[in-house]
Amino acid sequence: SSQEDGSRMEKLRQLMDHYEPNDPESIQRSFARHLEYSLAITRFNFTMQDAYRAAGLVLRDRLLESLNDTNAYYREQDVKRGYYLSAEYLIGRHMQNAIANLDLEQSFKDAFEDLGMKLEDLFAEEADPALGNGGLGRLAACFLDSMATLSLPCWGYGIRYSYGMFKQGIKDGRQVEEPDFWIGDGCPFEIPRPDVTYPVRFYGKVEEAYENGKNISRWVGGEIVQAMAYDNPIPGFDTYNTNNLRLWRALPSQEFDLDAFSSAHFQDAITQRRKAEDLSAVLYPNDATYEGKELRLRQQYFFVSASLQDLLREFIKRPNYKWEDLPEKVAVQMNDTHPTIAVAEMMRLLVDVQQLQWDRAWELTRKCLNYTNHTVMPEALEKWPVEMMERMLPRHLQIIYQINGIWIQKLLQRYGDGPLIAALSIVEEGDVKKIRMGHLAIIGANKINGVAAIHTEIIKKETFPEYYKWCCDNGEQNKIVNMTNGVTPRRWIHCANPALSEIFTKYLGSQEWLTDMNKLKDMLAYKEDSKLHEEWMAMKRGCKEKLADWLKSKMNLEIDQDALIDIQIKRIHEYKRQLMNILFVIHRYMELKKKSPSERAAFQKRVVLIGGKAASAYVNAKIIIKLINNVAKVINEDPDTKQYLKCAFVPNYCVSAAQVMIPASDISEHISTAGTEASGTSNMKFVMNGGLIVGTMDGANIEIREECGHDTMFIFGCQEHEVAGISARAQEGHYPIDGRLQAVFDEIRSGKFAGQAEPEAQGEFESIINRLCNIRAAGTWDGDKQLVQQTKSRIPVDIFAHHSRTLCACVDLPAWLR
Ligand code: KOT
Repeated sequence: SSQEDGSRMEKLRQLMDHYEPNDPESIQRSFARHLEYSLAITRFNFTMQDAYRAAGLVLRDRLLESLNDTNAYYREQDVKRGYYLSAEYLIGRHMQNAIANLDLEQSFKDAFEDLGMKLEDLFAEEADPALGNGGLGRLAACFLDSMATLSLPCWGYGIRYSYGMFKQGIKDGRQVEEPDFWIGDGCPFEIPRPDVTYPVRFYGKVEEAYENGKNISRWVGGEIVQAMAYDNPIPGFDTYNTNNLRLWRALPSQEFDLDAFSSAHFQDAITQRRKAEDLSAVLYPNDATYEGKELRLRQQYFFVSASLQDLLREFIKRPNYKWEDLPEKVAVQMNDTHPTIAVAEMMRLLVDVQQLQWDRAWELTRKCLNYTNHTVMPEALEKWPVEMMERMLPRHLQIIYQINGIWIQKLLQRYGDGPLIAALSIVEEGDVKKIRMGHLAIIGANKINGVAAIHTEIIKKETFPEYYKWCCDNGEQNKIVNMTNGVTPRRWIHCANPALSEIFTKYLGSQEWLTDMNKLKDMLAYKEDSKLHEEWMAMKRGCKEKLADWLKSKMNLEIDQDALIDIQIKRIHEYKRQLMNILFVIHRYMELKKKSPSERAAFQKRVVLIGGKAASAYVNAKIIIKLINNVAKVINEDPDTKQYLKCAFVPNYCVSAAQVMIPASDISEHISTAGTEASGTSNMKFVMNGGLIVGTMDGANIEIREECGHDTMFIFGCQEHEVAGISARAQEGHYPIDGRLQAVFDEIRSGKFAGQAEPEAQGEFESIINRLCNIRAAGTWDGDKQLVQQTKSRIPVDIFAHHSRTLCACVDLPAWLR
């Protein structure tokens, strides 16, 4: 009877209405239970990997409790929800962060030390989930931590790539890419949800019909892929709130399989199955460059469609939902243009599926969606060929055309016909017609934001000037806003540098600074406190020791801990100018070499560490890696200088490497050509750890300088407004090569770092310095194709002038840094 059912349910509810206790002994019991029953391990024989997995399951139990309670609370309160749509999440390891955020640090430490295990050894067993390329993906991960900590009801949506960012190996000084199957035997922090799946259609055609007095469009045929949810709980710090990162995995659709099996197309069914799974197989390893691959557009639509279906289903579940309320209840943030097909998909779901009128749907869509721009590099702007979109997403192309038609109509009314219309159209005309995703995003979004003050100004004046004009002409100046990036101090101070965290907490009297960074200003009261200075130096020393051990174990490099630690870690990119850094290292080496032994002893010892991955097809970036490795080899083996200058390329830079390197830095390099780095985020992490920035007037460096004081940074190089002029003058030959830079070029040309032993590398090195000098390359090392590609590159032709100016400024660093 239903009464009996009811009382059984009640019993079950009571059984489940219980929380796992968090004292050390209970943690130990929970750990033993998971080892024995969840992992089927015997008590006599388990590895550290088993221990890590069991400890992960202990945490997962607790994460599930707070995730479920948080979700129930959000539903009960009928709150407005935020959804972050991102193709990338560079989350890094979970375990240490989860322990800190769940307030389990002491219990875990006591529990595991009592069992003879060090927590750091457990943490080291975790694969570093790298479902992102660099800054953009890491920003998404920091935001998740911060939103949970602020108790904001916000979820992240993305793709559960089977293979994340490749692992970078170095062989003969060159990058080799190895697959990163991070899932391995399964990640204890994720929760598969086989019951949460959505169909996602590709290809097929649109049928028009007339039903109930209305014209209807129906997208039919093609292929259907299933999106299955994997939830990743994101606990907040100092709050019970736990949010969710929902990642979609592609699986073949049941419907398709049945069809195929009942026919004779077994082989086709297998191929389709593979094709479906390919969708979420691998992250595209390009940072700030667009590679117009069909599979990439499929990935984008796949996760956008599943996410919007999911969030609309949640909206519809609200008691007495009204479509009018959608913008009051749902805000969607698009992380760059990667998810901007959301504009068309939202329209399709509202108009075709929910049967709303076009105008109503458009108003709701525009109020719900927001777009963050992360780069002004033209090679990153996504433009999908109309032909591809028509085949893959025929209904979306129709919708985009309709959006564009109405938009152009409005523009014509305002400005009449003219070049402005072509500039503002979503469709780019030309030999290959294309859909400009950036334009679709700004037209479909409520707010558009840049990621640092200078970057937002550049977006207005250079990236979307016509659109900004339209906004101003329509009284909507605030459509484009600035939202300078940020980073989480929980991971980047508290977890990465526990000694510094302890200092702050001790001097400030509480951990409040971990949720309110303004509190750190109170440290100024101790500015001259010698006790603090002593503790601070001990903290740095400890971080350097950890770094030294890590470098020794990872790459057998020995460093002098009295040396100045100078770090540049970020994706390898010409605009980020790792090349300039290594040219400076060569210069310093040559200066040292010239000196007598006693003069050398007066030099500040320095260790220069450079790390970062190059996109697999990025030829010049890969040459730069090879050059750094070759230079390092010469310098580190030179008995005259190796005491005073060491240089190394640190392989496989990733979140966990950053957590060791950043706290140990004395200075770090953020030296992009002014106007090219949208924000940068590692600059913030270095500064938070008491490092000093060597940098250009670019991205968030400028705001950090205002915040911390001009005297806390070593700024050099030209400003953004000077770049165009320098570029023009350089082309007219107004910049003679500085003698010091010329000497560095000569040293490279002489074959010192490659020469006859490595003729190929020698050719490559010469080719990149020729490029700096605007020598059009008489070189033949890689055929004409390569040269054509090089001259087309966006790197300003003035780069030589630029480099020589900035290099000189580097050379002119204050004496104490030498
Ligand atoms: C663009 C296309 C594909 C993959 C990544 C990008 C990308 C990455 N665009 N911008 N970024 C970086 O985003 C960071 C977070 O806002 C910025 O700090 C950084 O300057 C950008 O280069």
